Amino acid sequence: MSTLKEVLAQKIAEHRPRTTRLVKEHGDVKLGDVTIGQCIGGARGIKALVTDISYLDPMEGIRFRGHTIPETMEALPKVPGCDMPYVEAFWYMLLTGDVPTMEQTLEVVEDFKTRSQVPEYVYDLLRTMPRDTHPMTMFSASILAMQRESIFAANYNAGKFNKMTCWEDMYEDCCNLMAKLPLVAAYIYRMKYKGDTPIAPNFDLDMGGNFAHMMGIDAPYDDVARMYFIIHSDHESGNVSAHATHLVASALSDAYYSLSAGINGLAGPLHGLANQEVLGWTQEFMHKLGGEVPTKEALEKALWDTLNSGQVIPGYGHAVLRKTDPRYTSQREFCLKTEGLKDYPLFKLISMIYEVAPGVLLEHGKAKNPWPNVDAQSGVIQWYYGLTEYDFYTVLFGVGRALGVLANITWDRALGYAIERPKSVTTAMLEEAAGIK
Ligand code: NMX
Ligand code: MLT
Repeated sequence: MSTLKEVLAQKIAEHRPRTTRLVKEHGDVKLGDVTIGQCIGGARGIKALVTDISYLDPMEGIRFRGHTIPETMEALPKVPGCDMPYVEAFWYMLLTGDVPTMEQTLEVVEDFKTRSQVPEYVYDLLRTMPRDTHPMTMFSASILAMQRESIFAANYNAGKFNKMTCWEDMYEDCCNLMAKLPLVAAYIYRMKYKGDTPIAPNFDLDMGGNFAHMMGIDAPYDDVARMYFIIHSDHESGNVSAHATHLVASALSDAYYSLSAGINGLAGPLHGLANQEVLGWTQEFMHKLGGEVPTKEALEKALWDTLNSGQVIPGYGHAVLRKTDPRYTSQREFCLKTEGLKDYPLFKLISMIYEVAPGVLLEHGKAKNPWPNVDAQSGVIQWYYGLTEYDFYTVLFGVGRALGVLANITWDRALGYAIERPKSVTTAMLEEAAGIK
């Protein structure tokens, strides 16, 4: 049986001529024009990135290597006795585009075990940080601190850079990082919120199982972790965390520098941090009502109060999607089929927000998409399983997001994508183009 790296090498060799041909023979073909609105408005809709790892259709939502979320969950090998697939199988699929067999999956599981030892200085660093430091800061700092482990950087510095083979060092760094991230995240959680009681890993378990074990949360949290990591992994390349990771990597910065940058972007309230904000907003609202599920009228008023105070409704809207996020739907379906969760007051409230908020946002008339995104539903599941420290939720998102962005930067190196350097213009140039000067 070929290893993941051997299969990937084959895929890369097959893919390279496609990229070379497009650049050499069709480099002048136009993909669109750029408007002033796009230039000032966050480059929305401008086609300027390439990835084959995922694609986001505004109405359908994400496909990973051509598979919708339900298709992904169905196709990948499952952990025995569990409903969710191995995260390691998903990593294989993101990198190669192939659904691995159980044997190929277990090869990755074993490989990750050999890479998972977190350097002691990472724990030392975390321990020196004030305990009220945001967990995303701790997570990003840990990733950055491990940069000294980079094989890519070491070989580059030793003068061994080779454009054709450097993806292999990137691959090694990305696998090493991916194997360690769940351990770092769980350590931060137990250190910060659980009275400094880290739980040693159990390497008989797969990534999701081991993460649940190190968090100290019983089954079915292992399946929740697997689902969570998979659905948060990738959302094509233009979102802040993916783009930041890709941008930094384009300077030939290694995976540690690049991922840390992406995680910093994920920590923004308009991006990943929205999932902590949803729970904060919802809990505060329930608290005001003495812990009761509100009436629809009270909820509608609270939503308007939020909007009228100039805040956004967290978990609603999207830069690209124009329909309910399938990541929201898959988590909602998980809640609906899970005994206890489906009648859980917080889930009922989240469901009521789903009924009321789109109408309010439509009437408000600003958001282009009034439907919920992934963050509107994630927190309730975490809360139900005892993970009530909601400022940790974005770290969970970050472990998942690493799968997608690290697979992407491995391919970036393999295909020799250029250093990113879009052109900027001045306001006066825009006024001139608009004919108002
Ligand atoms: N509540 C209130 N106003 C909103 C919302 C919302 N949920 N979503 C968009 N708007 C406003 C937005 O602030 C903007 O106002 P203005 O013209 O005054 O600047 C206007 O509607 C147009 O924005 P859009 O073009 O619809 O959205 P954009 O692409 O700029 O931003 C988000 C997308 C996701 C940043 C935005 O919808 C938002 O702030 N949502 C709430 C935060 C959130 O849920 N973020 C999570 C994103 C998903 N993730 O996983 O990272
Ligand atoms: C994401 O998962 O990155 C978010 O939904 C934001 C986006 O895609 O723009």
